[in-house]
This record gives sequence, C-alpha cells and structure tokens, in this order.
Amino acid sequence: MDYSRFLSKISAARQTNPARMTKELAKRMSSVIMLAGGLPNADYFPIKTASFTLFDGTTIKIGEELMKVALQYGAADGIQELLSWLEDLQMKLHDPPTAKYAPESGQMKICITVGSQDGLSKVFDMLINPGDNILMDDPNYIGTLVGLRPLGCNIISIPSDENGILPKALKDILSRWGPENTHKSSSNTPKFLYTVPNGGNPSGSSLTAERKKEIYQLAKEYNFLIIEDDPYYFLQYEKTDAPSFLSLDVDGRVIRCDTFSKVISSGFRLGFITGPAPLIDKIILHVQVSTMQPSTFTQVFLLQLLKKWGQKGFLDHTDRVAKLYRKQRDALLAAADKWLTGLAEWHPPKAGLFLWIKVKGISDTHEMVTKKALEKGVVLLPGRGFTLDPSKPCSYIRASFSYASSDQMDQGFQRLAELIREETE
Ligand code: 09M
Repeated sequence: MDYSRFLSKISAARQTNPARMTKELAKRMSSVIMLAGGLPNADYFPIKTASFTLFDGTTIKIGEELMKVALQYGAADGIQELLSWLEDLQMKLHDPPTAKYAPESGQMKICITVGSQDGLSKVFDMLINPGDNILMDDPNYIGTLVGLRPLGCNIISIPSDENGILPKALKDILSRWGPENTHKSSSNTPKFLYTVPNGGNPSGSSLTAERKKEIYQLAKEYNFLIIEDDPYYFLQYEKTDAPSFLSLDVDGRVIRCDTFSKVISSGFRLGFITGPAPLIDKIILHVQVSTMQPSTFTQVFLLQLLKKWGQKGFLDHTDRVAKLYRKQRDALLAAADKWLTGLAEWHPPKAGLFLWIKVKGISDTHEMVTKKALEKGVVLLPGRGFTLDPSKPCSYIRASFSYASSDQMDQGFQRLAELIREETE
C-alpha cells in the first residue's frame, strides 16, 4: 500500500528526535559509559522496592534493579518485553495476515499508548488535514467526536443499527466517489472509517461477521483505512464468530486500538495500537515529542502481572471480568423491562458497558436528563452529544451498567420512568 496519501502535513513533516531513549540504549545502559542524554541517575530516586497485593491475595514484587528500570525513561513505543507479550497476544487473538509482511508493505507493528484516547488522538493527528473526508457510524463515542471536530475534517455520518454500520448505506455514500479515481493522491475520497466494533459507545451495537467482511471489501475498493477502536473487546457477553478487522487485514489498512482500561486499570493509562509499520512509525515520532513514552512504572507493573498470569491467566481474568459485567448488564436490562416498558425502546447490548435508550414521545432528552433527572438524583447522559450533528434534537439517553448496584439500577429507572411520565403527560 502507498501510505503517503493518508498522512497529514504535520505527520509527513515529523522527524526523529536524536536525543531520545532508544531500545538499543535501554538494553545497554548498564554496560556502557553514559555521557550522553539527560537521563537522571536512578540511584538518586527515592523509591527502592514495591510489593502489590492482587485480588486473590498473591503478591507482585518489584525489586531494586527492576525498580531502577521502572523509574527511568524508556523507549517511545514501550518496553520491549511488554511489546513482545502483546505481539503474542495479538497473534493468538487476531492472527493478523500482515504479521509476516515486510515492514514497508504494512507489517503488523505495535506501539504502547497512554490509553486508547491518547492513541486515537495521535492517529487523528497523523491522518487528518483540514477538509479531509472521514467516515463514522452515527451515534459514536463522544471522546472521538470532541477530538475530531476541531481538526476541521468533514465527518460523514454512516447510518447504523443494533448490528453496527449498515454496509449498504456505506456503499451508497461511497458511490459519490468512483472507485476508479481513488488511488490518486489528489482524490478526496474518505481517508478512513472510524468505528467501535463491539459494544459501541453509546449504541451498544456490535458488528456482525458478515458486515465486517463487507465493510473491509468497501475499504479495499475505495482505498480507505479502518480505525478499529475496540475497548470492549474483552467485555463481550455473547460469543460471536465475528473476526476483528485486524484479522481480516490482508492489505495493511487497519489501525486497531486496544486498552487495559476496562480489564486491568483505567488509572494506569495503558493501551496499545496495532497497525502497519509505516503508520505506527509515524505515531512513534509523535510520541517522541509529546509524552515521550508511556509511564515506564505502570508498564513494568503491568508486565510483571502479565508474566505472572501468562497468556491463559490473562484471558481467564478477562473472562472473569466479562462475567461480572454481564451480570450488571442483565440487572440493568431487568430494571429497564420492569420500569421502562412502553415508555422507551432499547436493544440488549452484546458487549460493552452501555444501554442506548430511545424515549418515546420526547423529541430531545437534553433538558430532562441534565436538569430534571439530576434533581431526582439519577445521573444519565443525554443522547445529543453522541450524535454527529449535536444541533439536532435527540430522543436517546445513554445509561451505563458499569458502576451501579442492582438496587440502584432499579431505583434509577423507576425515577426515570416517573420523569418520562411527567414529561409526556
Ligand atoms: N466515559 C473509551 N470511554 C466513557 C469513556 C470515560 C471518564 C471513558 C472508546 O481509557 P482509554 O483512553 O483507553 O479509553 C478511551 C476510550 C476510547 N474509545 C469507544 C471508549 O468508550 C472510554 C472516562 C469519564 C467518563 C468516560 O463516559 O465513555
């Protein structure tokens, strides 16, 4: 693939910082005479060792030598051992066709990020010039919308339902541009499609295998990239045979964002991007001049945890977490059935943390949710912020089932039902 058509002017101009910490340097730190670089002396740092207790009572210890590494600068794309662990994980879960490609042909490469949000922001910086066309299913993740709008791109809304993007609608929209002129660098065909494939935020929708394959075919035909933002991958409550876009990626046109936020810690701020080497290399150049690297400390701690568990132990853990959230989902659905039947409509989400509720008889939920619901002591989010055109009224509400107890969910929806009745009577 020719990746040059996709790069923003900013990204195309990025150059490497010669005074950075490299992998090679990190490896040889103890064996060379270090007179270069502004690395502080780890012997002068005040923390010597640490011990962490896990939920099952077992402990993770970070001894003096490892602590020196944990407190020091590290390579921009992350510590090598963690990158290798994540590569094995991606091979097991997605078996990307690009794994064996030459780097310049789009070989799969990984870069650790400060959570998915950081990764996404760097992906957008890499790809978007003002005026570029990009595609997104509607509604979509508010953090992405708020990040994208100031960049001046033209966000094209793709209709979707409870199974995600409608490929037919996507094809109709793409037919504005003929596939024949799409490989010219001057073409203004959409540069990428952004989507959350499992447990969409806020829609709760999950793309089916068939739809994913159709969408990938369209990406080939119209030569756009796919940004697969999949924070709810591990929170799938119903087994499906749907492959990830990464696993379909024969061309090297998928950038996949994963995160540890939902299954290990959101405060750690650790995620990772998997994509074609020429694009991941551009993101690494951005990291060198922004965050410089994700925190070595949290990476070291995460690595110790993952090494202790092994791949199977990690996947057992994610299954355990998914089971817990599945119960939460079922409790919210039970509360919705009990109180909101007849007043609202929803689709049970197969993944993620959100229920997207369409309130009957109310054209816009903003006022009701932001003022009156709060007065009744229940906090929800109005749908409008999640739609691509927030100036239009929106009859939806986003409810999250991640946090509240079953009793609170029951009470919360009882209050919401009262409010809807008051508003519609
Ligand atoms: N609400 C998210 N979503 C959210 C949310 C959040 C504080 C986060 C999609 O932690 P990261 O950076 O790995 O995750 C970012 C991210 C990326 N993509 C689709 C997401 O849903 C996290 C944090 C308060 C509210 C929040 O409401 O939806």
